[in-house]
Amino acid sequence: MALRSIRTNDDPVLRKTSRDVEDFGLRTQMLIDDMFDTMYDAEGVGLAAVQVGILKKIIVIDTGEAGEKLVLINPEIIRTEGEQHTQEGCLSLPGRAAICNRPQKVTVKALDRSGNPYEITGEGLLAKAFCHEIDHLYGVLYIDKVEEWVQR
Ligand code: GNR
Ligand code: NI
Repeated sequence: MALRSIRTNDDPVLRKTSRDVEDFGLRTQMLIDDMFDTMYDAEGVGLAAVQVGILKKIIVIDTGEAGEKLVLINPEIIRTEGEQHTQEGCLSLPGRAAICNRPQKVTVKALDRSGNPYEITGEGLLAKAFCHEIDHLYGVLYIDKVEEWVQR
C-alpha cells in the first residue's frame, strides 16, 4: 500500500498531455497499484496518472459496481450515445462541483494492465468517468466544460 500525492489546482502538470505506455513491467504495475490505493484513500471513482504527476496514459476507475476495478491504458473513445447533464467534481480541484454535458453511453478501446486490448461500454456514471479521465490525459479539466456551477 503506497499513497502518492494528488496534484491540485494550478499545478502545471495537470495541463500537459500524457504519453502512450509501451512498457508493462514492474514499475508500471507498481504505479497502477499505487493509483488504486490513492484513489480509494481519496474516495474518488477514478484517477489518471497525471494526477499523481506521472505523464503516462494510465487510468484507474471504480464506480462501486461489484467487481469493477478497471485499468485503462492508452484508451480511446470509439463510440458515444446520448447526453447526460450531471454533476462532476475532480480530486485535483477540491471544493468545487459543476454540471457538465457528457454522453450517456461511451465505448472505450484500451489495453489492460498486461497490455492486452479490450473494449468496454459504460453508461451513466461510468460513461462520465471514462470521459473525465480521458480528458485528463490531454490536459483537459471539467472546469473547461462547465454548463452551470453547483453551489456547495
Ligand atoms: O471522484 C470523482 N468523481 C467524479 C464524479 C463525477 C464525474 C467525474 C468524477 S471523477 C472524480 C475523480 C477524479 O478527479 N478523477 O480524475
Ligand atoms: Ni479528475
